[in-house]
Amino acid sequence: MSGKTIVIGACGQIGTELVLELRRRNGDEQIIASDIRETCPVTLENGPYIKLDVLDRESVRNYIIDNDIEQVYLLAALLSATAEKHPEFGWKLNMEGLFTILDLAKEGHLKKIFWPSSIAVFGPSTPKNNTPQVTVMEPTTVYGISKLSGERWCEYYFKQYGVDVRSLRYPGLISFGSLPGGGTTDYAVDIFYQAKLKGEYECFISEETYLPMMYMEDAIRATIELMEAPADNLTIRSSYNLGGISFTPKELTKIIQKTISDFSISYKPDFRQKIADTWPESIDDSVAKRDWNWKESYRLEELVDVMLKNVNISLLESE
Ligand code: AKB
Repeated sequence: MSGKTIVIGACGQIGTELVLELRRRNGDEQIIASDIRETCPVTLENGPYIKLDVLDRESVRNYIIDNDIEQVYLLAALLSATAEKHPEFGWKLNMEGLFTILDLAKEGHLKKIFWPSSIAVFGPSTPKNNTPQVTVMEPTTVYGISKLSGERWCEYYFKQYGVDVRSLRYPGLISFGSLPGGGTTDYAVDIFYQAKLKGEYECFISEETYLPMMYMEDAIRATIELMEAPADNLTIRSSYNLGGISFTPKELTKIIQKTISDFSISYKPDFRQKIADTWPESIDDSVAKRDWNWKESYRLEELVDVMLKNVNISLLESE
């Protein structure tokens, strides 16, 4: 990578870890972190930070053009649960920023874009098991609708204007570096904090609900490998399925109990259960495997082990 890269939405769950990994690989000064927060979080202080509101189209355009940015990772978004509470804002935030960045690339100001999609693009009419890359897609959430629309626009900008935009349909992401916020799959992160803090957890998803999940290290590696893949190898310009590991809260609990034997879980499904019920249980990512040699490395036991060793409950207080 030669020119500078900006990560927009850098303070979120994916952004924090992505910035750190990109800086480790390319040098701290090459990777600009940006978010709507006034000040840079301590974890990202090893490199440049700029406050940017992704909805302020002119400021984003000026910054990218004036600073000769070549690549953008656009992560600012409202996730599934929050977007259901604020549908209009969810749609606005998830779509407007994407157009700002796609247009900059169309005008020749950017070389490459990464934009995240999600398993939320699928809906109740999608085959639930081993969901194929190309299938029925009728999402019923605002988040899912915005992600599916975004995918169609990404492919359109690629086909019509040659914009090099790349995307992954992330499953639920599990990490300890920073907290997730506003997602349906967040239970699979919360559970580790509460297991350590209180030894018990009240889960907002029912015990038998299977959802596809992935450890963050795998997700960051997938993101960077996709961005580094030769353009000619990529047959998907909407968004690639990414599989990961599928498990239920009950299965996750059993594995946590191998380390914290008196950990207990109770279930109180809320509105997020209805969202989860519309999503796939497992994902077929064979197209990603074929096109850019994707291979995940973390299995559930390893993921639980690394989370229990590393979650730091002081992070809950700093939020
Ligand atoms: C959410 O739960 O909203 C996200 C996602 C699966 O995209 N984690």
